[in-house]
Amino acid sequence: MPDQHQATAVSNPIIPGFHPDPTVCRVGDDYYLACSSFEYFPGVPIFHSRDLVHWTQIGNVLDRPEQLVLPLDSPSSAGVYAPTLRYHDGRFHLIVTNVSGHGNLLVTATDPAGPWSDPILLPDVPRIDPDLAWDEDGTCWCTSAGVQQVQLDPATGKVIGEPRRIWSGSPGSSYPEAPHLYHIGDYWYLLIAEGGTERGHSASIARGTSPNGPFEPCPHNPILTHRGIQHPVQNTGHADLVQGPDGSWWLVLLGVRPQGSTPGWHGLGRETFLAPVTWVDGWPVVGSPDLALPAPNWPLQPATAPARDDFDAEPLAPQWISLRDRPAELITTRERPGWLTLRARGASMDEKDVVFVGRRQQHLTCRSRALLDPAEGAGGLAVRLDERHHYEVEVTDGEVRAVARVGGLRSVLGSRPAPDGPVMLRVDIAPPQDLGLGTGPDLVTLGVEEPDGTFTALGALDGRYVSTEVAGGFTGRVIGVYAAAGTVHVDWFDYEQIG
Ligand code: 6LW
Repeated sequence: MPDQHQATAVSNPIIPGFHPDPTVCRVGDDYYLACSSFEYFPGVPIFHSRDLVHWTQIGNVLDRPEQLVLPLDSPSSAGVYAPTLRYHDGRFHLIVTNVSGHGNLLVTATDPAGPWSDPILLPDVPRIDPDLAWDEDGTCWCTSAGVQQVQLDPATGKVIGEPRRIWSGSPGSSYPEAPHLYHIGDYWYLLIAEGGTERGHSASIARGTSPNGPFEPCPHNPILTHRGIQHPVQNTGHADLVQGPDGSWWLVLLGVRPQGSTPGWHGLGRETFLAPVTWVDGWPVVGSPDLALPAPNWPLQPATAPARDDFDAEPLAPQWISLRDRPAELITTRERPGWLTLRARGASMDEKDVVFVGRRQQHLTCRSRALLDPAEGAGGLAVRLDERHHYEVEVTDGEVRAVARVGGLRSVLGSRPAPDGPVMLRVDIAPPQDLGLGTGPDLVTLGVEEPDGTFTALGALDGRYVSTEVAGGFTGRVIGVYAAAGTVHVDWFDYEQIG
């Protein structure tokens, strides 16, 4: 049984690390939340909670190649964009866009942990960020970026009629997207994101008496933004509304935590935050998604994750993601029981199709270690933002090397002879060094942990070059193991918060 206790504060983000575009739904006492996943496979991580604060990943919605087509040469930060998760008529429905494959698609399940159905393709649903809502007659309305709406038959994927623009968002704003439509009390509320997903991001709302509008904008839009505010949480927007166990209202939303000298860099991507909502004159008023929120008045159920994965189980635990696909002949724990075997395609971390298995960096300071047997190949432990921005400690040609790739530059930071047999690779991400000119977000140190526990650092680099402010894109850091040539075996992988 989880440990139930009453805390005085809860900490944001509620789902740290690259977990953007959160969508949430409540079924009885249970909450489920899903996020975007871009070039990673499996796609659309899905979480469960009983308290809206502590979340455990229970699977990935798109975990079969039939559901998730990501060509090996598809761009990073393309792939799977923002989903909407809803429960209707005894089934969970998840609607999402794969910009590298099927376009808009819908999958359903009775158990949100899976299996989810094969995709129903939605070629006539326009743009990205599709939402689903059902009216009292059972008619399903699909609203997407723009903001456009179409009637949808979710069983067949057929749309009825032409898409209609139902709102253009706030005057002077840009990118009206991420719509969610809700029937609350006397009104249909249309919540959208605006301003783009960077520093000007926000959420606005409008209401009407029909799901099709007309919609009257809220007089105090945007209802959520940290635009222009010196707040440790920035880029707040892309939100979804939900009720707490006591009937109170909350938003889940995306935000980032820039670190280092102003305006800062964020390496962990867009994370999922929680904010309280009250209602005034029939409009939601959103409290700030601060790093610490007053605890809600229901019992909290903290969840802990073990630091080590011994790779004893197949399939891999749901937090493990690879790039674009995961063929069993290249990524398996069956070849050497208790080890993860990675067979290279011949691509290095500089390529889109490198054989890489990683997990999201979820803490500002952390240590990752992996015991790697490179006897039959070359590979290592990497901090990846994309194929042009990554740092790694690699065993190759009889050496262990710390390597940094930043845009068009690639540099070996340091090396030492490789020991015989398995080698323990380690990456520490620690507070930044102040060089007198301000600081980057953090310091990434790459090296080898010796059998006696001492650490031999082979290179240390400012973490800003593996941040979204430098690399661009929609994702965040993923830390993992890879094979660049031949076959490498990984006995275990540790990830823990430090400092
Ligand atoms: C997503 C859009 C957005 O589709 O970023 O922040 C895009 N909002 O709604 C990619 O995550």
